[in-house]
Amino acid sequence: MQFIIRRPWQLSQRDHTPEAVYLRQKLHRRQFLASLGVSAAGIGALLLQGCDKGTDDEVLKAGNYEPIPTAPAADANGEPGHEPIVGDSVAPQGMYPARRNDKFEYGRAETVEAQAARYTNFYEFDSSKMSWRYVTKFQPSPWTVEVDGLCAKPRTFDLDDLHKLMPLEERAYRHRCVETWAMCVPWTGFRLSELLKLVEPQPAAKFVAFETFDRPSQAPHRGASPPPSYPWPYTEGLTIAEATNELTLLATGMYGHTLLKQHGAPVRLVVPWKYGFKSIKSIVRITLADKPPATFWNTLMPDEYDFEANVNPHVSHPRWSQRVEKMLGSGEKHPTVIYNGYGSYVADLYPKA
Ligand SMILES: Nc1nc2c(c(=O)[nH]1)N[C@H]1C(S)=C(S)[C@@H](COP(=O)(O)O)O[C@H]1N2
Ligand SMILES: [Mo]
Repeated sequence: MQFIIRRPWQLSQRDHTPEAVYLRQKLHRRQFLASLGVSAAGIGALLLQGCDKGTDDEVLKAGNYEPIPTAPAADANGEPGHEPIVGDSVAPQGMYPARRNDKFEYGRAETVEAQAARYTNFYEFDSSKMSWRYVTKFQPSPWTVEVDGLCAKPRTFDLDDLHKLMPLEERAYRHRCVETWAMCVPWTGFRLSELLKLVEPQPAAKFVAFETFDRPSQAPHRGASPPPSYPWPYTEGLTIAEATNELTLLATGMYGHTLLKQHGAPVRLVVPWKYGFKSIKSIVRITLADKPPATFWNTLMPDEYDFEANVNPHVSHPRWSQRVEKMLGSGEKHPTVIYNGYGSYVADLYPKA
């Protein structure tokens, strides 16, 4: 885990998604095809036929994976655990969908699953939003999450542990990307605070740092852009008050089943009052710290992406306004709301705002 604040440097335009890409999806498909070496005439023909997009079925299948049950640990007498069998493990099929927590409502239409799944931000795989095309080699199972740092009982959890120990629930949340697109999706997961309780944070722990997997061979964009173009692995951070807020989830599922790879399988953070880049995907480590950790986008472009990153229509991004957001799929526009509409849960965390 990297705690030293790195010297910031500006990304060249070709290394991050240009504004035009997410404001005009046609252009983004054009650029994607160009990157594959398709000629200008060929691109025109493909766009006319619409066959660069992939069917809904292709998009959903691409990110699906079979969770591998973990062998049970040796019992108290040192006897080895019995052979894992699917029905015996905490099979996600049996756990999903979890009971919906009725406290949370979108206040607008739910995003169609395939529309969310075909337009994702996952820079380890690609910067075109079409990460579903590049997730084939990514193996989200088996998987462990290490929880360490300033706590009395550091511990490594595998996915079965999380399913067994954590009370799963479903929540209907709004999500707002800093790039102005938004979605409404049902996450299945558990409160981060429940997991942190198990490791017993020390009083000195004021921040929580998160780290994504570090496997260039499973993530094509990682291989294509070795350091120093990006400060891999992707990292994020919250204050301890934010991390233990009622809203903050670790999600292992979405739309009633395990997370698709492109959404951050097998476990990701969900912080719905902050811009989407805070909601780090495919987490392998959670560290309790006394200082704010260095984070991916803040390290790259501190003038554009601050550590706090609360959704706020009154503070423009240096390159665009944040007043309006556009829903994935429907293209419906809504005025952006401070804290993404979750102010009753979080406004008192920010007395000066
Ligand atoms: N590891 C990792 N986590 C990440 C990102 C990423 O590129 N890598 N993108 C972030 C951004 S900018 C957003 S908006 C959300 C998008 O979540 P979704 O693609 O599942 O909709 O994931 C966030 N988590
Ligand atoms: Mo984002």
